[in-house]
Amino acid sequence: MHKHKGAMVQKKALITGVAGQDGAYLARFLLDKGYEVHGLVRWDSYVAKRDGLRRLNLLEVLGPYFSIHYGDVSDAHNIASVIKSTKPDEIYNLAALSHVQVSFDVPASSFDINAHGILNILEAVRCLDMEERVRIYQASSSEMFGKVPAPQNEMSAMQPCSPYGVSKLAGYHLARLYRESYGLWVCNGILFNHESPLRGEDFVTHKVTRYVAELEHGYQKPLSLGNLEAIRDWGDARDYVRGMWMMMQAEEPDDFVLASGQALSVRAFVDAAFSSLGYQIEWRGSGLDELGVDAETGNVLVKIDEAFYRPLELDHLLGDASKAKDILAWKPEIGFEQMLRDMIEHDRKIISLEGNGDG
Ligand code: G4F
Repeated sequence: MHKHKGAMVQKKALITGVAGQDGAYLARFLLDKGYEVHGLVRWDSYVAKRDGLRRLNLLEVLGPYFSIHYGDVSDAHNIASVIKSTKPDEIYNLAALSHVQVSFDVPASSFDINAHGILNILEAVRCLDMEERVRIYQASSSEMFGKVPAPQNEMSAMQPCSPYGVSKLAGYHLARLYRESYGLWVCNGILFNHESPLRGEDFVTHKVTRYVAELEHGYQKPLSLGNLEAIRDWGDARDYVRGMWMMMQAEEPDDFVLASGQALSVRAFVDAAFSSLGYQIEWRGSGLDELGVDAETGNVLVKIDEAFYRPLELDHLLGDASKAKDILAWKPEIGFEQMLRDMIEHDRKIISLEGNGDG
């Protein structure tokens, strides 16, 4: 049960993309700090209340200090009118088309949401003469680094290798440009991969943990995956939303990397997830013919499907978050093992609820 500080409300926040993993955790975090929170959700999430607002329900966000506004950051009129009516002190722009592979299929939509979205927010704040009172957080991404060698930090070059990465890089530069040219208080959080029980199931970590949790109910068909060699720096979303808020409380607006500082390949993640429930994978074959086999039973647990390969892959992300540690005193508190445990535990609960017809 969460308690709000009620009469002590001092700040108002607007979170775009509030129905996503980070949006839901951030809303919960800010409510616990005594904020009044306004959340922007797209119409499809709003009407499909049961699924679309699932995360907000799980975290008990829906309540007297939280209001939903439906709209879209890519609609300049809509976002300006929401900013005008809610008069936020802090805007967290988390709305995104966030799936890298999907961005290859719908590059223009990625650009509309990820680049035009922040432009619309910046212009709205400027045209409404709200520069003096509003702080803006832009959700930038480690995907912007693309092919540059690891480890990456705020000084690294950026050579994105997906439409998603390019659109996020445009958003990053727009935020920086409005800060430098118009004096808007805007910071970029350059976040490396961050996972949690609320991660979408089409991202590789949750796809794997869900499959592993389902295995307890009997073996079905193998899990299909793409490139197992990519290396990612996987942190926990709950630590990262705290970091977003810390950036917004800093004296000066600036850009910060948030990362765990430890990287694993997708293959190593798969091994760790299976072994946490006692399965040992033996990898046999290579390339598209490679199989992950249960060492004990011989059942094929993992196979490779070309459909999950991307036209261009980002090979190695490893973040250096020294700047956030030095200036904001931010450091991650949830380690990889705990994150993995929490994800699998959550999936087990959801599967058993679904089995009871409550899912
Ligand atoms: O889980 P992913 O889809 O995350 P990705 O592409 O790294 O992007 C995530 O992190 C970014 C930060 O760096 C965010 F900006 C972005 O919004 C998102 O949150 O894929 C991770 C890796 C990739 O190399 C992918 O090729 O896993 C590989 N992979 C292998 N098989 C797969 C699969 N990815 C997915 N989604 N599904 C697979 O079956």
